[in-house]
Amino acid sequence: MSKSINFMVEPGGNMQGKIRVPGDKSISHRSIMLGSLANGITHVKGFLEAEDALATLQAFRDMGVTIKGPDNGELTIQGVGLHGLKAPEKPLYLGNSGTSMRLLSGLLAGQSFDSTLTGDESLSKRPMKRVTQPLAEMGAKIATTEQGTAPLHIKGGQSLHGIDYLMPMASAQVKSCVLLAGLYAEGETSVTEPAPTRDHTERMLTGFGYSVTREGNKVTINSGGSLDACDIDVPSDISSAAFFLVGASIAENSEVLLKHVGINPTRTGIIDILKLMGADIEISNQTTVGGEPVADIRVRSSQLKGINIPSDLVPLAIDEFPVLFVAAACAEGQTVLTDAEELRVKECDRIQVMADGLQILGIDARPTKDGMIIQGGKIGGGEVISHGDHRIAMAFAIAGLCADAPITIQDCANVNTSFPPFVQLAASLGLNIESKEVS
Ligand code: SPQ
Repeated sequence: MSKSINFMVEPGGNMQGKIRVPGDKSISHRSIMLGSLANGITHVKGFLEAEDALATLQAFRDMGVTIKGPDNGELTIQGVGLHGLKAPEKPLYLGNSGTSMRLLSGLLAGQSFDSTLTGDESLSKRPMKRVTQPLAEMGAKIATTEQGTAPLHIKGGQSLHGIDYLMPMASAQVKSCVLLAGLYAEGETSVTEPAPTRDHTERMLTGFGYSVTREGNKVTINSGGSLDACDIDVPSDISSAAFFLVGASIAENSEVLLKHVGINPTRTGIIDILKLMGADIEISNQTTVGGEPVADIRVRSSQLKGINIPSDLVPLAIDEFPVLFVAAACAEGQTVLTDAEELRVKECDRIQVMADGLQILGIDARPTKDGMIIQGGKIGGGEVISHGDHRIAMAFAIAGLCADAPITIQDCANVNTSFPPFVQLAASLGLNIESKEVS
């Protein structure tokens, strides 16, 4: 169990400066997975050195892959080919990382050896039926707890066959899981998503020379190909940049330039939603690195206004709602979020936990079945609990910029799962934040 960390945030301040936030978590996970399964040596730079991506890295080391680094975000992966993984000697421990567990379950369902996937308390409560059910349709044998949660016991040596899967929820993890199993399944594997979700798996497979086709919302892959090693340059994570997009919007006299941020259109819902709320955001220096669009993003203070968040933007901003709720709390008028029930099955129930914390801080935030109704108002001080969820911890830290009294946030150690230098970078921009170890 990690030590307990509280964030103490003094009210007010503004955000000024130019920074580059760490590498994209989703792309970092996938770089390890596909680099390990490729033929040849893959070089990665900009890799996110945070607990979640490192859990994926360790899992592949445990399956016999030689990976040098990370050294300042650089990795060298000696790919073993699609059929070169070795049976792990012990269960693969994936910490807090849903992405690791769900994507690996697809990959491991097609191996010749048995494996077991475990995680921390939060990950062990998250729903895994959403992956084990389509995998079972493909012929996989995976045992879960009675509640459909981890540990996952995956039986090797099964012959998988392709399916045409109509995915019931908008989930990039489920889509990626099925496509990765499709690498090992006889015939064609397709996933149709109800709404577009992040497409890093598809883009990276293509980058490794593996053919993936898309027709509308349907993605298709065939087995029998191979992955050719390549170089990967991981852009900065827009989900980490999001804290400063909101911070600089809500704090007076602020201007922040975020460098080299991934702006894949399946991830930019945060920008669209903030712009609809009246944010002053400018994108420049657009380019493409390794099949992923990147740009610099400049954000300046503005008076945000409440909106009804369009449903089609929800999957494109799914991880940004904790901090978007803070933006809504600082906005003039009412913000309404619907169609976001997926938020209830993240590292915690992000609807309930954010509503509870905002209420403690004096905001009228009413949770609904699939979202929240927030009345913009004056943020007060108080003590809130992040429930070990990195994005909740960072969101409440940003709320300090608009608060009129100190905010203490309990249980923040898991910020290390996605954004280890958060406190240092936020402080360098002007947030009055301190991290304290507590017993
Ligand atoms: O990996 P994990 O714990 O599931 O991470 C989260 C996050 O906030 O960091 C979700 F809690 O991001 C997911 C995201 O919500 C990362 C992800 C991916 O890399 O494919 C996809 C999304 O999850 P989902 O369930 O919508 O597929």
